[in-house]
Amino acid sequence: MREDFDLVIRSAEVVTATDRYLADIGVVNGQINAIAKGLSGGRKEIDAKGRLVTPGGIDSHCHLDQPMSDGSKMVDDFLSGTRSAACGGTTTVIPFACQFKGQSLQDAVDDYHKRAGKLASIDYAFHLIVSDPTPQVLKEELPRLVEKGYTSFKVYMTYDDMKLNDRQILNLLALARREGAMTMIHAENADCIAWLTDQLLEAGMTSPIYHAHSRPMLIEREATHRAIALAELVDVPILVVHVSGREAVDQIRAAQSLGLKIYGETCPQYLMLTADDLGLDGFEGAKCICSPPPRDKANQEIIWRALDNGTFQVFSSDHAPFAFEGPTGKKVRGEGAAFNEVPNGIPGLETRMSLLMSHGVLNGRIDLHNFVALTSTNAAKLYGLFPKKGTIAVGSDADLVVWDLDTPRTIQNSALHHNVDYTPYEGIKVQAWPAITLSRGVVVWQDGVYLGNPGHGQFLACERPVPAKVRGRGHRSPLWKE
Ligand code: DUC
Ligand code: ZN
Ligand code: ZN
Repeated sequence: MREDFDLVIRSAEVVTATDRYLADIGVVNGQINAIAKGLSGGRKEIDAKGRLVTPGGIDSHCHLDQPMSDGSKMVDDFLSGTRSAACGGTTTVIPFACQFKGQSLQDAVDDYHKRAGKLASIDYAFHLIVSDPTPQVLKEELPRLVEKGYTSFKVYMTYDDMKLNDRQILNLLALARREGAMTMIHAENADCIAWLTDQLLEAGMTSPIYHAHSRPMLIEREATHRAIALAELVDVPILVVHVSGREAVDQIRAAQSLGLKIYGETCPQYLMLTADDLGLDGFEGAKCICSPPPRDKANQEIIWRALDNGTFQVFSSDHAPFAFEGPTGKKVRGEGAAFNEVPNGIPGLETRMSLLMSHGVLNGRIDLHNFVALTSTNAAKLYGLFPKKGTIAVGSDADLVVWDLDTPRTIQNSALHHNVDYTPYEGIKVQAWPAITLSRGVVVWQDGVYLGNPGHGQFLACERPVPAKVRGRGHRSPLWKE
């Protein structure tokens, strides 16, 4: 038999963001080389008859081995983080190289490469968290870094050690516009949170549930509105990350209907959890402390609808791996510490794809093509990785998921592959899980066994995602006449 391919995936039901058809997929040197019925042989063959095959997931918002300033420590590095991602059907991660105030961004990037290089078993790119946009950073470092493939920035409107004021954000947005970069914005009003936190602590309201009371939806709405206004002023696209409920959704939708290029991201916690989960007995609620906080059932429905109707382009995990037990996780200030001393964030890299396929597609809430767009294709486009990543096409990397939709499972932390000692999704039932995950044609997960190799993952330099001459319908200023 002829062996024209390194690998042939036979009789796949190929699903992309736009198409669905039966074909064989031939892989050579980690790339898709042919898609057709009846391909000749491969040195290796996978029978995908009766199975959906989708592009591997891109988790474009996750935190791995990110140095923290409060004594806490993320327990997933690039070894366990990419392992966990692969076992859940994700083949590309985009975590954050985070600049501390006073630090050069290039140093943060160099440090982050050292953390990732030998450990990653799937491909990765970096977003840059800009916490100190000095003239030197804006004029020299960032343009140089964009040139080298770091083409997206995250801006915080809250967190004392990272937040930028409006003027700083404007400077960064103007730079993003000039350089063709994408800006992700964490939209919560820092002063409102600080004021509410003081009131709650003074009243003795310190347990985890008060985290949710310190960050009500209106402070997310206000910051989202302001972020959109700043982007409109500069006339540049932004992506509002981890949107939690109706009030921010309304702001994004209104801006989109005006023709502004405002993109939105949401995460599994806003579909599967509510603020009541922060009110669990004792300190248990700390397991679900994340920002913005989960809301209520009615808001979960609004998030589902916004996934379905195109308000959101991206579905990410915001994986932030703090252990529950031990001295450097959720209890870094001791068990029973006030809510504002608990590290923010929850794990979710491995469960993201399965939760959306099971509770979104199989429950009839979202369309299968939309699932692919939300978990993979749109992130590839918005962050400059398309068409290498994010689709099934000749020339694209063979990053693929062969799905098992027939085996009911209950999510249990003991079956996951991250280093976190809990999952907030414990006990939730799912019907879908990847049977096989392939990273550039290499099987990294099959039938419940992790087969990845540290070091297989490659750094991805991203293209500039925002065309040089973007013209939204934003504020017209003589400044923008070029
Ligand atoms: N919120 C963030 O902004 N980042 C990490 C985790 C979280 O909850
Ligand atoms: Zn954030
Ligand atoms: Zn985050």
